[in-house]
Amino acid sequence: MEGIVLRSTGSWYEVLNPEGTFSCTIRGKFRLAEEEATNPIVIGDRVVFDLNEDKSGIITQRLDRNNKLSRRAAGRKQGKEHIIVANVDKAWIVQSIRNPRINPGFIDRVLVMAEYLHVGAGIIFNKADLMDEAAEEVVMYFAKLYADLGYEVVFTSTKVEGGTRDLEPWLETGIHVFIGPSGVGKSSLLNKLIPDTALKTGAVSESTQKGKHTTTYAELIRLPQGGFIGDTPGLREFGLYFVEPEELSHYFPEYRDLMGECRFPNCTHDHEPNCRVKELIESEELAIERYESYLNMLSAARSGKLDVGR
Ligand SMILES: Nc1nc2c(ncn2[C@@H]2O[C@H](COP(=O)(O)OP(=O)(O)O)[C@@H](O)[C@H]2O)c(=O)[nH]1
Ligand SMILES: [Mg+2]
Ligand SMILES: [Zn+2]
Repeated sequence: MEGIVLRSTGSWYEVLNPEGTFSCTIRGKFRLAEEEATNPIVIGDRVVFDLNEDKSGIITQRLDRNNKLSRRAAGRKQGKEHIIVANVDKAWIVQSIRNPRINPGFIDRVLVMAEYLHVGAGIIFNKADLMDEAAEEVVMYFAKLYADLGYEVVFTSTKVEGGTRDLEPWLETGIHVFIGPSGVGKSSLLNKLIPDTALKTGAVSESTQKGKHTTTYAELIRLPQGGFIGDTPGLREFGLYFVEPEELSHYFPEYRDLMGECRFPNCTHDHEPNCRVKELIESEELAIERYESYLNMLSAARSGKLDVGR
């Protein structure tokens, strides 16, 4: 049988398929395809399993992943890759239009990560109920900027009836994650989208055998709309591998589109002469805010400090 992993405790995996949910273990000889990772099977993985007489299962195979979000493992396995969720269809960058205000540097970093990982991306501007004249000009500027680049942009409010209406159609299929700084309303959005019971049966925390640490396990929660949301504690610390300075502009779609129009094929669009990107920045056909984010990331990449997920 084939199914999707909804929850993992490290030894048991909850696998969903059209016939139900099955508690599975991994076959002892299960070969790790990626030995660098601390965890062979993660939420979002599609797996093949055999059914035991007692209706528990044994996972025998993991199907190829489209992508994965990872962070660096801590503790005993320090430095190794710890995969948080696989097969993500859309990473939603959550921002609030006020308190805290929009942070384009944050948005651009996560967008670069999403481009790098081949994960779809969208932006949620939450707290739409706080929109006023002072905020409107800036907020609408960024909404148009990102929508023109091809990213989904939706406005939400968790404080008004029907405040997630524009987001909901996007949640009918696929695996979604919310990424955003603290205070923008991620938990409020989850609470609004997911009925009480689903959240209560979710949010599992379990002590390790030694009883010293408390670990909260990641899981996929089924949304009433039909898709899944990854409720993943570690997502803010994503970041693992390095992007080369010459490679960075490949993850800015508007710069990628200009590839070959600069004088030098490996142009980094900062100091080089006859740079098409810089020309379009100067003529204001490309956004200065994105370029500032680009230069910040470029300088981090040059000092070996740009860390985006893989
Ligand atoms: N005005 C307004 N406040 C919101 C909205 N969503 C969340 N908040 C408030 O913002 C604060 C942070 O929300 P929370 O969900 O904890 O954010 P998180 O840190 O991203 O999980 C709380 O005081 C919420 O009540 C919204 O749509 N409008
Ligand atoms: Mg929260
Ligand atoms: Zn250039």
